[in-house]
Amino acid sequence: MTPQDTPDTRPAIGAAGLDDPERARALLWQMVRIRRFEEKCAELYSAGMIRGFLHLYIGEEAIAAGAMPALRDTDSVLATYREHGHALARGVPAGEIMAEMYGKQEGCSRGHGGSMHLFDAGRRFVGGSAIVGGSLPLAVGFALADQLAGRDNVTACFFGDGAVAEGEFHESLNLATLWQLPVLFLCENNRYAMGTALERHQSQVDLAAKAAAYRLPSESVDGMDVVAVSRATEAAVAYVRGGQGPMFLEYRTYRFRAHSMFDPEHYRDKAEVEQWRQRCPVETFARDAVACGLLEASVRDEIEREVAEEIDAAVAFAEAGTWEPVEDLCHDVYAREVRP
Ligand SMILES: Cc1ncc(C[n+]2csc(CCOP(=O)(O)OP(=O)(O)O)c2C)c(N)n1
Repeated sequence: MTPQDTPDTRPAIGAAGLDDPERARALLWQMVRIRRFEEKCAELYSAGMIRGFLHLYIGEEAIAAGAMPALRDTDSVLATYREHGHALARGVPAGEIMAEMYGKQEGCSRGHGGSMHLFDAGRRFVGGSAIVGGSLPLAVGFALADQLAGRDNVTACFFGDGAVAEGEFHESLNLATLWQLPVLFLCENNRYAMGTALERHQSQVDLAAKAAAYRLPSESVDGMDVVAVSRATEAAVAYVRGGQGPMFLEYRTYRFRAHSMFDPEHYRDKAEVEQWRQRCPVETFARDAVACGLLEASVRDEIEREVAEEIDAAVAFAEAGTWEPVEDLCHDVYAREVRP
């Protein structure tokens, strides 16, 4: 075992690093919201209401919740197929995401995309993607478009450690640095690409060091600590928006659940998962925030109630939605309008 595989056992700096109760509440709310939304999705999937593939983000919530507030509405966000949390944190309504899971027309991708292809152009959430590494060259394209148009937007691209093994990773980082593009490469290293551990697919497991070979600033952050994520991402966004070129952040995290709903998890020990669960970003942050007097203990119950109502409403919205008429099935395969 390399140190890379060993869970970080430091106490989360978490809430102790914050002094704003409203911000603490917002971070906790967002993490609880993502967690409960996905638990509901797992339940609905098992009940046959959601079909296709379903990849849960449970355990990694601190990243989407901590990183997203650092971005402006005009920035572009791309992610992978494990993107429900990113979409929620970006402001895509929970009802539209749930309707998309059901394959209903009211879904954010009109029911054409499902869990892996959430999309909301208005909120600049320009896609979850089923293709490992596929969002990286797209992000470079978005950033190039902003640079050519003279807009000071940032493109934030979230992807897993598995994407680092793809040629697209190298091509994207190379061009982004060469052209000094305003793109933020955000690697969510949960240590496994499906059933393959990082050290089984990477000769260099220090991903920040790997990225640094392309001459862009690269940093690793504790992805289980929402405050550390938030701080590091704010600094990275400021750097990229300042016009100094791209940056790479590695968030060290862990997924508590299987890769997808069809994964027997033979590749890792239950004890390892349990060890990481002790660092649950939701529970550690909630505990620390109360312990250091930043939040009242009752806030957690309030948040749980608010979130439960929102999720019930999202499910009701999805269930009341309409199926796509057969004659519309080929719509949106090609763009109707191509803008320069
Ligand atoms: C180009 C490509 N190759 C292979 C696959 C099959 N596949 C789906 S998920 C996955 C693992 C990706 O792991 P990672 O990027 O670490 O993301 P995580 O699932 O851990 O969030 C693979 C290999 C794919 N979807 N796309």
